[in-house]
Amino acid sequence: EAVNPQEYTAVKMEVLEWGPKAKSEMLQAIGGKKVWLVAATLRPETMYGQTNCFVGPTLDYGLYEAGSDLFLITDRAARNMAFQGTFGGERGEYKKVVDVKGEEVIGTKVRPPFGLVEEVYVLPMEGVLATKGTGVVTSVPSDSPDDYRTLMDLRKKADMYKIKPEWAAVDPIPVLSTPKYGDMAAEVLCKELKIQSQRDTKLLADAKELAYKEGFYNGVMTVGDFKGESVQDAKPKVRQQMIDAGVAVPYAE
Ligand code: A2H
Repeated sequence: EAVNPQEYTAVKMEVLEWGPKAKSEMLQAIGGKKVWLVAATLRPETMYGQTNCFVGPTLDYGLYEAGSDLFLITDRAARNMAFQGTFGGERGEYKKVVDVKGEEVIGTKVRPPFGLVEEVYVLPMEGVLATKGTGVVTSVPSDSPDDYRTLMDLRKKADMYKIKPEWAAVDPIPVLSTPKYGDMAAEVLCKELKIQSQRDTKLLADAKELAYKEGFYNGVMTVGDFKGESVQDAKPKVRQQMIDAGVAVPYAE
């Protein structure tokens, strides 16, 4: 565990349409409010390439009051956000309106902020940790080996994972280019390291490290307002644009 706090960007994905497993208790508790799935990322500059969203199907989430909206996150994240002033109320105070299990939101359609594809679906990921971020992970399979491998697993065995193939239909979208791995670092590394499944955690950790270093130090943006700029320069600029647009909030832990 790091000694210094990690500065995440919590990106807000608006719910456009609930999936088939959404419970009526939840829908009633929401009333007419706007709901956001909120995902913690360390790579805000890759958000153009979101193809889906991941939750842990067995994890516990809730809908928490965030001003006049609701955030779908873990209790742990809600507590941290309350102390960081994210919800706008008294520091440290927060209110859950209803409990939600991860599996209940699979198949929900959301809008990925700054995404080149404007509507994506929520899918299950086995390795989502309840102890990190918000428990919601936005998926960028061009640059995250975990996201790439999980998306490919889901496509291969849609029945087993109880998902509709069309929920996993968006292909990886290139957003940045690197000298070593081109513009699909995650795919190249998963193939080079012969990563067979999302459960190959050791190899995935190696791939993640390699992709992260090459992308951050040698990557150049190929899309968006900072196209042609280095990833290092673009990262804080995209982050600020997202915050200014009301589709992201700073999040530390
Ligand atoms: B990153 P660190 Cl393109 N469980 O965002 C598992 N993984 C989680 C998580 C959780 N509860 N919460 C966040 N994450 C993921 C984008 C991305 C990320 C790219 C490339 C690498 C990458 C798109 N997914 O992460 O342990 C999120 O995925 C590797 C640095 O705090 C988050 O950033 O370093 C990253 O793990 C944070 O992991």
